[in-house]
Amino acid sequence: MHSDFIYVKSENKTFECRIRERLKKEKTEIFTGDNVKIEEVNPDTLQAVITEVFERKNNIPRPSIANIDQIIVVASLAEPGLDYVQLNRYLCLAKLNNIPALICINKIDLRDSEEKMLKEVRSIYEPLGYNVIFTSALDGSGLEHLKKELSEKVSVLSGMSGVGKSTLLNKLNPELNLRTKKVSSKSGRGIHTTRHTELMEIPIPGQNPCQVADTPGFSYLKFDNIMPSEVMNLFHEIKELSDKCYFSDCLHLEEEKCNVINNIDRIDKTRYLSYKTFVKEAFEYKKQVKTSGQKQETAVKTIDASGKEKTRIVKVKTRSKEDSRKKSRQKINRISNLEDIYYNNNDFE
Ligand SMILES: Nc1nc2c(ncn2[C@@H]2O[C@H](COP(=O)(O)OP(=O)(O)O)[C@@H](O)[C@H]2O)c(=O)[nH]1
Ligand SMILES: [Mg+2]
Ligand SMILES: [Zn+2]
Repeated sequence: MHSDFIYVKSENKTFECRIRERLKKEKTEIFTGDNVKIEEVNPDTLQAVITEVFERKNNIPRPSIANIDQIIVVASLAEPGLDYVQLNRYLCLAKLNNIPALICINKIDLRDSEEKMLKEVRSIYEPLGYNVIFTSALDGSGLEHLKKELSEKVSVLSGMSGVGKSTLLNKLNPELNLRTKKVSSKSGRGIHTTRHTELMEIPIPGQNPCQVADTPGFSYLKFDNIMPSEVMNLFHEIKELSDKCYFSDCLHLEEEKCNVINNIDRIDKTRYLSYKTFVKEAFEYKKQVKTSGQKQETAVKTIDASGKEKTRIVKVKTRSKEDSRKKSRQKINRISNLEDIYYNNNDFE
């Protein structure tokens, strides 16, 4: 998108499009990746008008991109070093939006003792069902594998700034000529260099070109719109163990008779640390909800499995009715204790 125009690709041609007034009045949002209907097509000037936006199968916010087949979470082995919490953050965001994710560990040329690291990454993520690929945009290793994963799909490359997303795309299609930035020696992090969101094409011999969006490293993204109890849904291995916790609303932090904590050796340390970090962020959200004067309920927009946006009501204080009164009272005490831990002691990490 650029100024007031939206660029729409149709049969190998790109049209500069205005948006029909009616859509603007209805406040219809148009995202990168949306399928739209165009009319008043002028083949000479390549101008047209968008008159309809078709239903999307999914979308991610900030940057807004729709109809994504997969999110490729890129991390780097060094410069900046592998940050598991950030990696998990992106994986969870994909899961939150019901979009399949795969992991790409880049800059494998930078580590001599890389074998050990690669084994470690594999051992954490492959049992969780994530595909892991290793690349070096510098020496080209793994790029064929990456291409194979991209083929025939619409993908989003996400991950922290400086890990090499733009460099990888330039390597796959030199015509893209995306700007890349030197990693600053002080912080080891690159500076944001990707400004707008565009679906770019990567040619693959004998196939339709695949489409990829390069996103700015949104390292600011926080779990600031879900409830603490929902974070476990983003961690398959924690969710799986949670069925056998004594309390039905166990958060698996310090509770008694918590099946997750009792089986903590079955969960990778960095995964559990990430879980705690995100629950903590979600607690900040819960605090906001409580103090925002919206009484006890707040509406949160989510996307369900079919990709439809729906409004979900999150109840803040209501507890499950099936519980006996005594157990509920116990729980209320326990929850307030947990919040005390968050707000007063700060000893969670
Ligand atoms: N050694 C090495 N450097 C890389 C690799 N990929 C990218 N870089 C460098 O990392 C820096 C940041 O890359 P960039 O593509 O801008 O990262 P982005 O913010 O994720 O798009 C640049 O200086 C790149 O040259 C790689 O595989 N190996
Ligand atoms: Mg970039
Ligand atoms: Zn538990």
